[in-house]
Order: sequence, then C-alpha cells, then structure tokens
Amino acid sequence: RRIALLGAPIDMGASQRGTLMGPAALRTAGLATLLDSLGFDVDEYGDLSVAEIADLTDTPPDKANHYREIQRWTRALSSRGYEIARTGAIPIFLGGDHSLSMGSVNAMARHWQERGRKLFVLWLDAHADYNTPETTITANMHGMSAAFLCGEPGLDGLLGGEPRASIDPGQLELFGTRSIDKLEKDLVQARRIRVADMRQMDEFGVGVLIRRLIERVKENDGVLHVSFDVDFLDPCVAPGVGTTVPGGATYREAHLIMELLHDSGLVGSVDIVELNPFLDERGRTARTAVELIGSLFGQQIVDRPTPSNAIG
Ligand code: DIR
Ligand code: MN
Ligand code: MN
Ligand code: MN
Repeated sequence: RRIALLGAPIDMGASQRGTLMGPAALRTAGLATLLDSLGFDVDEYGDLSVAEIADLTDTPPDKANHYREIQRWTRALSSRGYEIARTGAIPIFLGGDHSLSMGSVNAMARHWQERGRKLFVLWLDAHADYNTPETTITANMHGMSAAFLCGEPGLDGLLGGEPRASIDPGQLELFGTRSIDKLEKDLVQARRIRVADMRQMDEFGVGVLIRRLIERVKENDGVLHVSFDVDFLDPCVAPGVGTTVPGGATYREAHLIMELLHDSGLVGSVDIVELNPFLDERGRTARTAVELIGSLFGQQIVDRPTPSNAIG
C-alpha cells in the first residue's frame, strides 16, 4: 500500500495567479502525515520543475494562453506520472491549476492501457473543462483539460512527443457541474458525456450517483482516476479558489463521495487542483481538501464496511 505524492506548481492555465502555492499548502496541511497514519507508505517526489529549453517548435494555437509553458508541464507530468505509476504506487498529483490533468491523466491512461484496463475519470468540478481552442471564451487552458483528454482536436502538439493516450468520452463523468459555456455545453452533449450536475445531486443524492458510477467501472473491469477541482465544493467550505461558483457540494456530500469511492477499491490515482492559498482563509480550504483525501483513503468515523444498499 503505497502512495506517491508529486507536486505540480503551475498557475498559468488559470486567469488568477496563486495555485502554484497549492502543493506547499497541501503539504503544510499534513497530507503525508495523514496518509502515513492510514497505513500507507508515502513516496514523496517533491515538486516537478520544467526547464525552459527551446525544443518545442509546433505553432501555438490562437486561443490557448501560455501554451508553451503548459506544454512543458504537460509533457513533464505525463512522462513523470507514467514512471511513477509503474512503481505500483497510487499517484496523487498536487496542483496547481486544472491544466495539470492533461499530463497526469494522460500518464494514467497510458499506464492502464498497457495493462489492458480502461481508465475511468471522475471529474469533480463546478466546471466542465470541456472547451477547445475553438470553443473557448477565456483562452484559459484549465478550461480545456477534459476535452483534450477525450481526444478533442486543437491541442494536438501539446504532449511534445510523449505518447497520447486519450480516453473515450464514455469513460469520463462530470460531477457537480454548475457552470458551463454555451459552445462547451453543445460539445459535451454531442459527445454524450455523462454529467451529474448539481440538479441531479439535489434530486438523487450523491450516494445513488456515485454507486451508479462505481457499478459502471466494475462492469468494465476499469480503474478510476479522481480529478478533484476544489471549486467542486461550495465556496463557504472552500473559499481558497479563484473560480468559486455558488451552490456547490457540501462538506458532508463531498466526504460521502470519498467514503464510497474508498470502499469501492477502484481508485488508482488522484489530482487535487485549483487550490489557491493566496485566496484561502488561514488554510481552511487546504485542510478541507486534505481531510477529503483522508476519507478517500480509508479514514472512517467507525470502522465498519459500508453496506451497498442497506443500513448495517
Ligand atoms: C470557463 C471557466 N469555462 C473557461 N473554466 C474553469 O475559462 O473555459 N474555471 N475551468 O475554473
Ligand atoms: Mn508508514
Ligand atoms: Mn477544473
Ligand atoms: Mn472548476
């Protein structure tokens, strides 16, 4: 039982600066100590850094801010993430803005593809992140990561020679969605992406929705990557984010999701992204994120197995 921590101090994918302090804040909030107390051996890989070497020569797309920097990060994360996955540890990628998932998820998709298993991706996020350089309004690349991972065109040179391992749109589930641009919505619907939006969370509850996802992953003998954008949470529990949207998941809904995911035994990798310590209230959001990772890796109120459909 090993977990690998890799920091990706990157903030050029977002409009607000500051998420580059995310990995430090998550470490300060006690992430490694908590995982250790849950019985994991923690491999600390520190923070990734990227060199400014002029070896990338493709033409940057028109509407993709800081393309070159993000490209360096994506390439490095994909290659490092893949190496780490091969050690057998569960990688946790500490962000950093959500553009980092273009590298981390590509790495995990490649890893599992080689082992004949499908990677499913749970996108816990207020946003769909399903823009392309074609559809984007802001040109911020953190709004394009899910689309890139599903093989949408427009960022085809982004991996700079690293192998691309796209997932099928059927392997992505957006969860907690409440902000989506017009053209982005059209694309999400055209690709038949599963969207558990806030309306569905209100009507059916997270227990039903997450169990449905877990069943689907199990039926396909899949593995699950959890891409956790902290703006998934309601701003009153997670103020330390640059892109807060009202009406998000409550503290308890988020913990229940993590607890159910833990019990499924399907989680093989995680991103924690968009935490902006510059906007946080004395580390509150960082601590909340770390507590949620605790639930995802086995922290329980009482030690009893969660029943699948009955109160035990
Ligand atoms: C908006 C906001 N849809 C965009 N996106 C994100 O810029 O593409 N904000 N991801 O966090
Ligand atoms: Mn230990
Ligand atoms: Mn996001
Ligand atoms: Mn978001």
